[in-house]
Amino acid sequence: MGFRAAAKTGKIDFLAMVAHVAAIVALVVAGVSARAQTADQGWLRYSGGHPHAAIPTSVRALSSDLKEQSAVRELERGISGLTGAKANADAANGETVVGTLSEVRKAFPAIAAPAHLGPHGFWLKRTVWHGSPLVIVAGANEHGALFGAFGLLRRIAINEDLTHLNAIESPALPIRWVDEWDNANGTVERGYGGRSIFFENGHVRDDLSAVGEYARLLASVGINGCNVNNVNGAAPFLTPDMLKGLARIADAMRPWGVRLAISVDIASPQKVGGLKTFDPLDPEVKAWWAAKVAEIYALIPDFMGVTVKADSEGQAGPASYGRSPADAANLLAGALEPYAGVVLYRAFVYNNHLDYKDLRADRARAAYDIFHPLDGKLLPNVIVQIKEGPIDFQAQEPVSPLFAGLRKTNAAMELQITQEYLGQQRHLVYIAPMWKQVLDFDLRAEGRSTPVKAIVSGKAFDRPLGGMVGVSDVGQDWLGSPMALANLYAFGRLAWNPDLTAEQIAAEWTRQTISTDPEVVATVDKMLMQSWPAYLHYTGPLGTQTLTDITGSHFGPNIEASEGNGWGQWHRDDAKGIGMDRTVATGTGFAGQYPPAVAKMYESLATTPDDLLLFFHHVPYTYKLHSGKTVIQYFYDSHYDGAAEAARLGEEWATLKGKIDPQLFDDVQGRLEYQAAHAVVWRDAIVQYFLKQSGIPDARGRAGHYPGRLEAEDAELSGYSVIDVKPWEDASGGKAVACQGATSSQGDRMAAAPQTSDGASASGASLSCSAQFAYSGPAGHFDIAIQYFDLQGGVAHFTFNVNGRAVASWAADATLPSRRPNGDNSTRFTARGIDLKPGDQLRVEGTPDGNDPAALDYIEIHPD
Ligand code: GCV
Repeated sequence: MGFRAAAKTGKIDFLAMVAHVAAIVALVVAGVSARAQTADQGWLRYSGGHPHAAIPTSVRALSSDLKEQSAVRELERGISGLTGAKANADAANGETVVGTLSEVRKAFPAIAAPAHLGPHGFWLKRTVWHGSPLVIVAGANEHGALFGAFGLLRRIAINEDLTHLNAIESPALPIRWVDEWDNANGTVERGYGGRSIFFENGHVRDDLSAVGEYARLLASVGINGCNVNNVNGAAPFLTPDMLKGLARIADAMRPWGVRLAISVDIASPQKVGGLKTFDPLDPEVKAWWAAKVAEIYALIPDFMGVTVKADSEGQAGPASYGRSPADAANLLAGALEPYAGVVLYRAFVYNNHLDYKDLRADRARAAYDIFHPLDGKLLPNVIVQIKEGPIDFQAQEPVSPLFAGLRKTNAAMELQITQEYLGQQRHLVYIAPMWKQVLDFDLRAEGRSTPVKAIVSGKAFDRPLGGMVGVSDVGQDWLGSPMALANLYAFGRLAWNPDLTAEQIAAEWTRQTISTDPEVVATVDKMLMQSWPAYLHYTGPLGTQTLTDITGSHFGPNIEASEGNGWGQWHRDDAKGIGMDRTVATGTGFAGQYPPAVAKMYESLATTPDDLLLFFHHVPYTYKLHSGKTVIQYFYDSHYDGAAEAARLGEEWATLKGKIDPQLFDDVQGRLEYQAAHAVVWRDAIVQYFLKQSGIPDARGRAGHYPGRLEAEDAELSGYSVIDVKPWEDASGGKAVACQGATSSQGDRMAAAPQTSDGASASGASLSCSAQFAYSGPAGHFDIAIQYFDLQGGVAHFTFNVNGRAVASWAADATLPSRRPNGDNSTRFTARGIDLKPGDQLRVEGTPDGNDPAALDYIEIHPD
């Protein structure tokens, strides 16, 4: 799990270290790539130090069922790993048995078993049988027994006292799926953990060992379904060859009770079947789906169902024939019904060509406007899959009103485990606190308490089905960042029990994954809990959504990218104010989609909570929040606070040195350094943008003033030329320098004709440019941050000199988005512990490579 996007730091002896570090890195990388991808790299480490005499190591199943056998293998492996005792050491010391409740009753008739367990639930009991300890892992069925085995192992791993173990659990939600947006060519849409574990070159991979390990991880937190392919471009997944491959995937997941689902393209009868139409009401189309579904079940008898994205973002849909989503969903539901399969029909249907000038137009309205009228018209095996917010996985949104708008229809909540808009796993963001806010939000439907968790469990409106679907997008490096696995863990735990708290889940995960040392647990949990608020503070608070490049990477800052286009992720900022008026009285009417009590709250400025103010109201920058602060001052403060909070995450992690696995320590430390630096990029972009837009200064004097910063465009340049960065707010002062032959206003002819360091034309061998800064501050010991742009398509090199002596050198080899200099790839190298005195000459030399023109934004000097 090496990290390729780290901000870099260096000491004065950096050059000497380079060769040594390179050798170590090569070894580590070789080791990592040779290492098999296993669930142990997640939270199933089962590392020692948990002596549990209470749990017999002799384990057996009461039947030959596949899941019970998996449970036995897992218990043997887990108990011996965790306790250090040899598996099956001595049956005379008692035994741990796994079975269904009825098998247990039969085998141990004298033991009083619970009368009933909820579907997929389990009972864990420690007792004595014929004088020896007996631990019972009993499931409502075999699947429940498997969940029980993992439930027991979790209790051992987190050091619960099991002497009087007697616990009953069952999942609150029937549908607990992960969705993967994998493409047949092996790429993963919005995946940040490497290439697909399922597909490559248009086929299912030969080696599916990682799929089995993934299913093991999923089963350990109670997940029961996995949809393996992208909701976009799903047609190729219904070809006979692909279906055979999918059957192998189902085989790999089956021992763990994780059932296969796939995304289907509603136009498949035409695209795959060669029919003239895919009209959902056409009898031939109906027959085609019936035959296709029969073909699937012949290969995969426990196939769970399909997910559909239709009439959305370029995907074909029933609207082509003037039909409704209900027509399409019921068509598929009818075909799946004989096999008890389900249809997850996504409510993410909207027009992405909205008229920005129309102040009544509102993408947030779409799901409710389209699906609410269909309530009661969908077959019982259809579940409407609703994104948790009305827009699209933003850093913060209100809860989708559609959850309360479907009372006679099954509903599932879709959320993202992969961090598309939340820092793409390069930033630490533990999302469970946000998911908890959504699950606990009381929509007050029918004037009574109806929190989202009660709706998606089916309880609130007495629905037979419902659930949670997490877009996970794992790859061959799982989620890409070891800390991001806390989100996958949390998703499963919340889908099993939405009443757990985010803190509880964080503590469980940390204990299983990092350490049970109370100090470590406290520190990591604190960091996890701080991470989402910090991210919100530096990326887009008060309900503005993530102020990122919504038409591109979805990663770095780009405030205007949301505006002026048809995508409808608008926040409508201008010189006077900001926010979308979504009130019924004067705006788009979105607030009126909520049940009356909630609608009333959002309709009024006075009762809308500050953190969603700008989602519901357009206000002047001088509008005073409930806190008494103006909106603009809150923007300044929250961005400075957020960047400081991001820096603090790294400081907190630093206290764990020597207390945790060194490789994990180094990996996460590199990521947190990068995050702290990128939070500054975010802070500066948003602060300088709104300073210019509003013309209102920061009462605390920070915005637009950067102590210790020296701009590259003001330096003595040799070879470098000044460029306008786009968007302007992504560079300090809007400008940077690039080592290129001709100045490009967009920065898009990068490195076309680099010049030699003395400014000669680019025909020689050593092509580089330099920016020289004269130091005029007091003498002292300093850390010097060099802010540069690390573009895709080349590995530029930099050297930092003080008075002609090279003190550090590094390669711009991170894997950040974009081929142009902007906030996606603005990053920094920090040279630490540098002695400076007035008059010293600081020089950055950049050597371009390929598309990367060694672009430089500024240097910043701070006492170390
Ligand atoms: C699979 C967002 C993402 C898309 C994704 C879409 C969806 O728009 O950026 O990559 O497409 O959501 O959920 O369908």
